[in-house]
Amino acid sequence: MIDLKNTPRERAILIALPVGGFTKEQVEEHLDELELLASTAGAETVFKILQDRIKPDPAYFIGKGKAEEIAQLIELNDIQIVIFDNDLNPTQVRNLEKLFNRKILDRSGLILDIFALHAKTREAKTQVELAQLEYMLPRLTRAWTHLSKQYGGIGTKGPGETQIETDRRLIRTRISKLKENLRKIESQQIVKSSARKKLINATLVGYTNAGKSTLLNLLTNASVLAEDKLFATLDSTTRIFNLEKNKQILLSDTVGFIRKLPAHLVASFKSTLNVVSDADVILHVIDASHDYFEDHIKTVDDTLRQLHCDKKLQIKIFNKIDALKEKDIINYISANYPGSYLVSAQRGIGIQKLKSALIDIYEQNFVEGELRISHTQPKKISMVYEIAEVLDTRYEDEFVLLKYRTSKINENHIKKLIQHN
Ligand SMILES: Nc1nc2c(ncn2[C@@H]2O[C@H](COP(=O)(O)OP(=O)(O)OP(=O)(O)O)[C@@H](O)[C@H]2O)c(=O)[nH]1
Ligand SMILES: [Mg+2]
Repeated sequence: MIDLKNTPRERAILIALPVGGFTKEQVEEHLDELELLASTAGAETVFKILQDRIKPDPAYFIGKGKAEEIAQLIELNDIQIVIFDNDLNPTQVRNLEKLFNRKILDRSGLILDIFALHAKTREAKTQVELAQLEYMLPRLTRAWTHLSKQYGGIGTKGPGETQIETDRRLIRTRISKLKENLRKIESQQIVKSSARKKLINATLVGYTNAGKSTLLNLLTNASVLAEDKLFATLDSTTRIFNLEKNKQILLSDTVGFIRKLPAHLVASFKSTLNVVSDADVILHVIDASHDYFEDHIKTVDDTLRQLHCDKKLQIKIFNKIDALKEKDIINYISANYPGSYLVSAQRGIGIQKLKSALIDIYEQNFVEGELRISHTQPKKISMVYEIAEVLDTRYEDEFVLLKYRTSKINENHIKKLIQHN
């Protein structure tokens, strides 16, 4: 782990091109977000450059003339790293690296570095390392050094292509090993996931820094780290949420989303993101005080689509209403997002209404029932225990009488089970 406090902050230049139909204002906001990402990763932004060019240059991305200008800026200002908001192809990276003689990173690479820095559990560490290596493989060049701290100098060692080939082979072997490890971790988690089936699962999702962990902490007295930095949470945490007496659901916190979350990350975070797939209801937390909250909503919805979770029941929770710059935003949200909730997780505002909505969902989805199963069928009895909460058991001569509570979907499973009695 890199100790940020004792490492001098690397001085960075950030660069963006307005490709992809974005306005100048939007790209400026992307650069601001990139600055926040860079700072989270331990770099100090010295310049932000928005190059006015719609089409990237195939060889130098920003164009050779502009690149030469920046090379001078780098020399004069003691810059150590150049970070692009856009994704570059390996040729562009190679050419720019040669010209700048500095490390080049793009947004995906930067996000991966932050994930690596914040990963705590074995699972998160394995997932991040896998994503990093898959990202790195096509980009391996002689000047590649930013991952060297973790990989003992892979990509930094050798002159010549032979070394690169060796590194590639090493990386491929490591990737297979990590995939194998993840499969093992996932199989242990099937148990956790079956335990989750008994109760209604609500999962907090949202753009990074929206306030998901703060809301989880408020509702469940959990003590998940919540701070003003991007990707504070990488692991999912699940807690029991007492809606009211005898009404409990499970509430899970999960990793934040961001524009251009690298596809490798989404793929390798599959088991962490299972809490989203398992959700009966998605609580989409939005930072309403952010100028571009609607872009954030779109990014989150796109990511949910990628996870095949866009058809799930979703409640939008507009958070941080205590910090709104203009109060008109409340009217705007109420008019444009009917059925959403306005809250402040930090100040505890609007929470009761949200709870009532969840109680409604609970009541619509939860059923209680009774059933008789013969003693001679212990497998069926244990099945019921697996997918329902058993409230009471009574033993009769040949049967066990089970009083249960479960979701509607699980009740269907139970009914099918009994039909074959
Ligand atoms: N003003 C205000 N700040 C809030 C509110 N809720 C959360 N915050 C702050 O927003 C920052 C981010 O909160 P987190 O709960 O860590 O956000 P998160 O969505 O879990 O973020 P990641 O885990 O990084 O994706 C923290 O500094 C919180 O104190 C709120 O209602 N009002
Ligand atoms: Mg969090």
